[in-house]
Amino acid sequence: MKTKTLFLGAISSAIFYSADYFNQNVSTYSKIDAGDTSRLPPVETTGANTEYKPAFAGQTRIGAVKTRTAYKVEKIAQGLGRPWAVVPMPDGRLLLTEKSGYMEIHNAAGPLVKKITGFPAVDDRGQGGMLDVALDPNFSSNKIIYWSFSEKSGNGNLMAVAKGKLNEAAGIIENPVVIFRATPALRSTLHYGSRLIFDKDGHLFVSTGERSIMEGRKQAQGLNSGLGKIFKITKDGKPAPGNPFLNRQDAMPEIYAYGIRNAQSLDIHPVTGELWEAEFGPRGGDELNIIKPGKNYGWPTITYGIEYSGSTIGDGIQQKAGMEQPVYYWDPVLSPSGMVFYRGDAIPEWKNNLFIGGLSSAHICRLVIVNNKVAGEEKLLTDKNERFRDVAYMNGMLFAVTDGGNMYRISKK
Ligand SMILES: [Ca+2]
Repeated sequence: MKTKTLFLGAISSAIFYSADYFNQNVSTYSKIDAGDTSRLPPVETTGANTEYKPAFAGQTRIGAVKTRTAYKVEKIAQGLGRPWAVVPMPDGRLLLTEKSGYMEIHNAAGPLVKKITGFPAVDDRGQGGMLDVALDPNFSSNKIIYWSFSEKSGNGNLMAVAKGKLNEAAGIIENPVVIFRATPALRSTLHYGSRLIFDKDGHLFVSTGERSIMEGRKQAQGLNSGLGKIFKITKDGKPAPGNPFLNRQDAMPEIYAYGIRNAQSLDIHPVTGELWEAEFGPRGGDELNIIKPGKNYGWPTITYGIEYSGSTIGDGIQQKAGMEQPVYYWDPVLSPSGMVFYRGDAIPEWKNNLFIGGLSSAHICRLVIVNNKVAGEEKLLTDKNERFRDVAYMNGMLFAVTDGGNMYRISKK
């Protein structure tokens, strides 16, 4: 993600600018990067898990690009525990979530400013806990925030979204209330998703996973289940107006798109305004998708991955009519967690590039995007040996938090 509070400006700019502006950007990319992609081999040099063929040229293993502008990487905080999300605040500070169930405000130089507690209990076993956070578009005046977390429910648990008022002076969240639950609850500690991002109309996109176990996996294709979905909800957790399945009696009206495995990455393209998503595949088959209303993204019917055991998934097919193809996929996997489009031009060749935090792959993945296709890939911060959990953009800089409890700042040298 996330310029969650800043992206509204970017969206209105996108509307203001004409198609010519986008084309001009594209030709600029071509000058800066396309030459590189035609010359450099892909960044991935190890063998794939499968012999599956991509649906189109450039859907995987695109040519490499290399950043030319000099930049610096600074570790600006450490000992953070298990940070899960980092988002910019309108005043130039950062809000971090901590998996065990609290948040922290840090200044942009790194130091802790204030710990925020008082949140409803989280089930932080496995991949669960306090997950993402999004600031209300009017946060500067109303101090309302929204967060996702894993919540105990009966004998199981589920991904829930809550809202409340951040009282920084007291270091507490006031009047927390759960506004949405991705039902049904299952007994699993895996694949909760989740990321939150506001659209230009002030509605909230929410991603979630299918909980990993077989019972949840098959529900990713079901419109009557909240597992393996992208939702679009209002600030009160109601279905967003215009949602694609509002008129279907058999569907959860909050669903925006389906057939998702486990999505911990969402951001909105600064020029096109489209929702981009990345998700974990199984063994191979991590995906980058453009999420459109009502579309089926295929899991578990089609996938470029295989079971961890090595057997095929379902019929072992990768394409099917009525199911969307990923814009790009990785085999072996990236393990994509949080991601963000670089919205500034401090590092000119990064403008509108996508930066994705990789967990098991232990790097930040930079993708050059041209005309909704990936045109170049670069591995950043490979020397840190860190699992990158989330990446944020603010004021020309990238901020990344890791499972090792560190926060990095990447800026022009
Ligand atoms: Ca898919």
